[in-house]
Amino acid sequence: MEYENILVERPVEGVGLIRLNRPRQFNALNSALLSELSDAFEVLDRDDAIGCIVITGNDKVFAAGADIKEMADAGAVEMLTRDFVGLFDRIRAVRKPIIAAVSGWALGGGCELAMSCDMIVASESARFGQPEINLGVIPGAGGTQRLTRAVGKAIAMEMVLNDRRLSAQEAYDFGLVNRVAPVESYLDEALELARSIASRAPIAVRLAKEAVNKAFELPLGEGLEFERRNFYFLFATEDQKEGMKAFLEKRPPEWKGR
Ligand code: DAK
Repeated sequence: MEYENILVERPVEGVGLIRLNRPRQFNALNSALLSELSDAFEVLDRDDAIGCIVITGNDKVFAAGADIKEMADAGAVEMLTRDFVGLFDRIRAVRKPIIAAVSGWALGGGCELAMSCDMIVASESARFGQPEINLGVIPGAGGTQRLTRAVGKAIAMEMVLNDRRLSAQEAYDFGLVNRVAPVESYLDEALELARSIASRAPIAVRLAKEAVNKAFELPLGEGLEFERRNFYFLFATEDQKEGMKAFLEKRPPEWKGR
């Protein structure tokens, strides 16, 4: 896959790695980058050899948000008709788990991009913020919703209304990120987490991701019902038979994804 604003690699078995690659613009998310990103997610999601996707920037910046130059003169209708937010909908539709490996700045749309992934591994230098208020706007791709669900109302209010930025440790303490690692090893940690997830029963992983995400969208009763139906469904898979047989035979399971 050849792109201009991102790099796509397969560094570890079962894992697709997307690197945002506009370093001089601090990985600002312009239309071209977003369209490439969307394409890469789709390709990796369709690839049976990929079990987990990692998205990262570089050590200094994950992404500094939407490209302000591209947006500055736009009118409301133009903003509405541009497909910026479409990417976030498409990420939401990705069936494979996605891990954001974040180092340095994750601001505005960059923070929203990280939060639209399923897990975040942060480096000690990661900084999370929603500074749109400084530009006379508010977050538009989940920054008031996903952030509030992750860190709670009090911290989200400060971040969105007053540009409070979170250090990696704060983001960990408030439940926004899964783990914090040194700058030298955060990407390896994210890749190892991805490799481990990719080595598990694929259909169960897919349904597990869907079920956890439903906890944010459904009332408890409906969420429990969704979970239970998928639990029963998994007994129709070969992997369930193999997983339980392997346990009883005291050997590692061999997953087929069927
Ligand atoms: N856009 C464009 N260029 C950016 C950029 C951005 N978001 N962030 C940084 N850059 C560029 C700078 O212009 C500069 O370029 P040159 O001047 O060298 O050509 C280069 O990257 C380095 O930036 P600085 O010189 O400022 O570097 P510093 O180390 O001093 O500061 C910084 C780094 C990341 C703290 C700073 O650059 C900064 O504050 N950047 C802006 C962060 C920000 O405000 N982000 C929020 C953007 S608004 C939508 C939904 C959501 C959105 C849009 C639409 N729809 C529903 C349609 C999202 C909106 C946003 O994300």
